[in-house]
Amino acid sequence: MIVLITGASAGFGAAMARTFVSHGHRAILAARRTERLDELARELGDSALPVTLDVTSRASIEAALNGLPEGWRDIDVLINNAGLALNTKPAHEVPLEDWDTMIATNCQGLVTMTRALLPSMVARSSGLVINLGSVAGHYPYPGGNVYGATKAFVEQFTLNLRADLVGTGVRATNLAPGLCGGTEFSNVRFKGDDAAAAKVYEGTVPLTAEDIANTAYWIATLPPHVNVNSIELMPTCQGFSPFAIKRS
Ligand code: NDP
Ligand code: 8X3
Repeated sequence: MIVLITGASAGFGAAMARTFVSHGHRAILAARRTERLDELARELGDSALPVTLDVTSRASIEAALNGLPEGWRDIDVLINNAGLALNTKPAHEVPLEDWDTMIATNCQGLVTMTRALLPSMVARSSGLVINLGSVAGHYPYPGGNVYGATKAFVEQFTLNLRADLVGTGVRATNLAPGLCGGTEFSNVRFKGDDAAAAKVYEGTVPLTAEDIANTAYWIATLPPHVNVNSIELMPTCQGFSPFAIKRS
């Protein structure tokens, strides 16, 4: 299999690349930080191809995909993993730029990547798109505002892809994790305040990037007649809150 993983320079994406390559598959490692991708490609050897791209730029995506070498173009699995949350401030305080960046990356970038690769999958009557959703797309929480909304978009887009792809042999899955540690997710969300990022996981046993990579690998290696539409994972220590009620 050839797997193209966006956001392969860190977190889930790097773990997924290691998992797929360790099982004998090839991985195209896509992200903005070239040095990180090169380092991972050195670790993984000839089965990995680093490709610098910014999913928020259609020109960057097209240039990267058009530049893929012969033998790397028939992508079997696209994992739209690149994404981010910015801020935990309430909606009326968060800078609009943060919302723009999340929408551009988590929604616009994901659909642009998908649209670029789908025709080739449909023409080959086989392929799989795994989109990284989140529990934030299923349940509201304070400060989740646009991040959660982008992940709800990801889930509905994935299900609508399924509607369009029935009969083509191409599969699509929304993979929605909950609290997951050991990635740069919270460092990015708290904009480099690593102490605040670390606090998110204090006293917990969160999911790991390897848990998510193993789940993606399981989805990708199911028989071709099986489509996981959507799957949600939480660490055992995570659950649900009661409704907030403001009493006078
Ligand atoms: P990380 O911050 O560790 O990794 C995010 C990756 O996305 C990086 O490789 C980054 O690479 C890449 N990326 C960000 N913006 C762009 C861009 N414009 N173009 C290309 N690549 C980009 O986060 P995680 O691994 O934790 O998260 C991965 C995905 O999983 C995200 O979509 C996130 O929303 C989702 N998720 C995470 C959870 C968690 O708790 N960690 C839980 C549920 C979902 P670079 O900066 O080099 O471009
Ligand atoms: C990441 C999980 O709970 O921080 O998508 O929104 S959460």
